[in-house]
Amino acid sequence: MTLDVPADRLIPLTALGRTRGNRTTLVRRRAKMPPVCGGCRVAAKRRFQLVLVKPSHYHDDGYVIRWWRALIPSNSLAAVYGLALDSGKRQALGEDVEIDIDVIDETNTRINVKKLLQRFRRHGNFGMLGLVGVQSNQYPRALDIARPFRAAGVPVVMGGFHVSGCLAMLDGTAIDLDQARKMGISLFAGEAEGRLDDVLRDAAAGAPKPLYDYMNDLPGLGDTPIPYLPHEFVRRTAGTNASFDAGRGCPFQCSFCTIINVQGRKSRYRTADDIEKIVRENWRQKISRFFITDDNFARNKDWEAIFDRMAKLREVDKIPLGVMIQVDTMCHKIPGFIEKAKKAGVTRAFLGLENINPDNLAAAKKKQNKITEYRKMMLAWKAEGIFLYAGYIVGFPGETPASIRRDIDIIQRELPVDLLEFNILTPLPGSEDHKKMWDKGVAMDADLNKYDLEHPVVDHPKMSRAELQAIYDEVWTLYYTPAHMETLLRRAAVTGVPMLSLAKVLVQFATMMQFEKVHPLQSGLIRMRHRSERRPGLPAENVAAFYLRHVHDLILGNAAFITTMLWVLRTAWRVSRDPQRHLYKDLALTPVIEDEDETFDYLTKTDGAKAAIDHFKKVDALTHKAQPASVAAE
Ligand code: B12
Ligand code: SF4
Repeated sequence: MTLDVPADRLIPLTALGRTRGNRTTLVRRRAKMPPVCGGCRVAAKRRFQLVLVKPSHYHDDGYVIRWWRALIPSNSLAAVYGLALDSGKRQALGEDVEIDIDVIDETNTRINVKKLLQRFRRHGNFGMLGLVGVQSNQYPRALDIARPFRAAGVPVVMGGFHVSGCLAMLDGTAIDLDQARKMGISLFAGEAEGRLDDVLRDAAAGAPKPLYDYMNDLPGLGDTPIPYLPHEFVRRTAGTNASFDAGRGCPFQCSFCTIINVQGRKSRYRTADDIEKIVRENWRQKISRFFITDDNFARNKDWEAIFDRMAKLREVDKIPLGVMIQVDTMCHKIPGFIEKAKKAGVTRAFLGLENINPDNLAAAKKKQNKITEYRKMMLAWKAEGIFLYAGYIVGFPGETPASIRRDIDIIQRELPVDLLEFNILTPLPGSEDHKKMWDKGVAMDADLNKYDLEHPVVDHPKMSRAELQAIYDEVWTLYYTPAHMETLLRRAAVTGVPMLSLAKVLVQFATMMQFEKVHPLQSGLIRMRHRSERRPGLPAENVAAFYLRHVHDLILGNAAFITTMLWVLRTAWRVSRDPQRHLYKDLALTPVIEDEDETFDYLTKTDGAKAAIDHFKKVDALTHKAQPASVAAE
């Protein structure tokens, strides 16, 4: 018979739970108890098995994309795990039930289906499989993961952008959601803050609802349970970074964006107190590097209070914060934003640059991106020694392979951005672009696995899909040439960007698409494959062929990675020892000059840029030069 311990006698091993392997058990350890008489014996507690899985997706080789160490942690997983821990602590399933939580990020951990099924069986299927943060490209894999669990009668609930995006923009059957319904998977649309208890209770009763739809009721985020993952999981990412979303929602209206239709356009945010709690909880486990996942932290209404609090944690509490944020290209116009970012410990900023041709930006309703501001904004970040990634989209309707090559060359010469991350313009389910195409019946690829921004899924007016794929593959090699990588390192040396930090990411970005055919954001260190993880429908390879190919790919991929790494490190070392390094100059680092619009290619080579400059000059003339002398003098 199990002897149970009253809740007030239990000792938590960490403030949030105890972790062994993938598994966290809430306050399970027994306090030292005096001998117990028979009358004190109470009934055994039931243990609800909650398994949270963030699915990966299938590579073109048919196997799940999985790494020994993934590059970036899953914030969706951290968010749902934080909520689940809180439900457990509050005993949301009743005083007689404890919740055991397993967390599996499939990008760095193999799902041992057999073992998990045995565990569910041992507990009489008293539990739930949660498929977390499922994106459209992960939806087919998520269904494949769910299949054996549903066959065994385990309740399965799926949430994330595919479900939410489809329900926000399309009719309830799109796209392929009926497949999940047929399998008896419950769909969760919207956000789980304040709602997870209900789902867990239904699952515990063995009757989760087919649909939880909270799309019209987005929760406030202040004082909600914090996103959190124990060190045990965070260390499975290269660099041991944690993540959190300080806010959700963006005011802009880019037509390719799913975020505004799922998380809304109003800024909802965590408080500075919440952020302090996140930092402190992570610092207790010696994690001080964070990725703040807000799509646009510059539009988080509480950005200043949050930055100030982080600066205090650095300066007063000596927590060595290293932070990455995502911002828009007009963030430098917010007084104090970049300076405070620096004080808060921001070392990397990700920009939604997307393109340098205003015609393309206008076509995507990304009107907030003013190319006339690009250099000013980038130089402002550089002045603080913060390095810049930028997202760059190829495949806008007006583009051709030649125009894309020309634009990459212009960026290399004229814009002081460090890393570019390329994506194909993709109608992601949940975006306005997708909805318009869906309504018009435009032919889109039916395989959701391809909606990863690396594969063309619709026809392009000027390029065949094969041509678009070819130029997409090519842009990575065009940008990450040895000559340009050396230029980036020289720019880093003269602007005070930490060389090693840049070098590490540079290697990843320069190699992953070329050698592993995986976007750096889905990448990691050392690709893992398992024969059983081949996409259903593709032939299973024989054992010898599988291992031969796997080892061959592993050797080639890692040899290329190591060679590039050594080259980058050697170059970084040479550059950092160069006595002339502080004298380095190039066009991109030149301070913004008066007649830039006549001399720089990025402002003169496209009709869109010329029109933008004309417009800018007209507005400038109307607002400044045409003012009466008395006003101008004020
Ligand atoms: C951080 C981030 C990443 C990180 C981490 C991944 C992650 N999901 O945490 C990295 C850099 C790895 C990444 C990579 C990619 N990403 Co990303 N990413 C984001 C971003 C900016 C934030 C994710 C996040 O933390 N959101 C906050 C969480 C809390 O929201 P959530 O995931 O929706 O979860 C809530 C609800 O959905 C619900 N919920 C979710 N799951 C479950 C499960 C259960 C059981 C329940 C009850 C509830 C529930 O409750 C949660 C809490 O409220 C989003 C945009 C966004 N604003 O969300 C894009 C986004 C998710 N990414 C996207 C894409 C396309 C990618 C890539 C394919 C890009 C690429 N070319 O490589 C890769 C895929 C690789 C991968 N392994 O995920 C798209 C997906 C669109 C779609 N329809 O599929 C998004 C929406 C951005 C966009 N461009 O539109 N990404
Ligand atoms: S700025 Fe980013 S998050 Fe905002 S609407 Fe545009 S793509 Fe979406």
